[in-house]
Amino acid sequence: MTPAPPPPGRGDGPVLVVIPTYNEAASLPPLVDRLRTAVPHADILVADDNSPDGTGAVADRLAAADDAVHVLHRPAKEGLGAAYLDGFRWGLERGYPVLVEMDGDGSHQPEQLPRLLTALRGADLVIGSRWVPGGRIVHWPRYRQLLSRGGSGYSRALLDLPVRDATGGFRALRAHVLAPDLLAGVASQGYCFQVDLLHRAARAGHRIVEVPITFVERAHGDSKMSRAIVTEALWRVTAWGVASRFRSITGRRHT
Ligand SMILES: Nc1nc2c(ncn2[C@@H]2O[C@H](COP(=O)(O)OP(=O)(O)OP(=O)(O)O)[C@@H](O)[C@H]2O)c(=O)[nH]1
Ligand SMILES: [Mg+2]
Repeated sequence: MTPAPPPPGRGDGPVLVVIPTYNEAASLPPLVDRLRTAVPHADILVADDNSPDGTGAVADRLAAADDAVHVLHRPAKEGLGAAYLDGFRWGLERGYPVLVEMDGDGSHQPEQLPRLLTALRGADLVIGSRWVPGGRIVHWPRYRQLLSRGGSGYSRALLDLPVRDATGGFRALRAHVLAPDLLAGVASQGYCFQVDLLHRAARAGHRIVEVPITFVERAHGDSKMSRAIVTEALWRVTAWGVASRFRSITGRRHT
């Protein structure tokens, strides 16, 4: 039997956890605290879209007290996707070999990040998954579970994605996945960003694995999920699915 790999530590190289925030003033401090305890060698970048509740100032205070915490102030709300793209660019410019995506509302458990980082030793992209055996959701209403499962299933079927949780936003990835051409292609603003990135990473041939996580409904603040966000995901995924079917048909004709 091969021995289990040692727990992740500094030997894995610098890690940057990017946390996009919009009105997460109450959730952010305890989250950063837990993250610093769970993965002390990871740096944190809060990408805030000028939140009206003062999350940016809260993040500044956390950064002033801790050199590992950084803040990217963005002028206005542009959606999760744009905040992540800016955050990734910030990390790539500074040479972080590993980047992590994590919600700022406490739904993703910092204590489970070591598991994702360990799995990344044998992969390019690791998805913290709610929909593999061992994955759990705590305190989410049934309609949200259905929406998440439905969105994942639809994306998986249409785009032949190799995962069960295509929309999950707790991820660890190697910097080389974020190649300039891949980043330039990502256009999604809302949660569709997660499917967009995954779809492009799968097409580029990167190794993608899922590890089970426990997803916990936010304790503070409000969800930013909206009809516009769901609509964007539906039309984009459908358009990509049709385009990839078309490519495979025309590709076959030419061979
Ligand atoms: N910077 C930035 N962050 C955002 C934006 N929209 C959402 N976020 C953040 O993205 C993360 C996920 O958003 P949530 O509202 O929790 O969305 P969700 O997890 O799908 O929905 P719930 O769990 O039901 O609240 C949170 O940290 C949000 O604050 C945005 O436009 N800009
Ligand atoms: Mg959330």
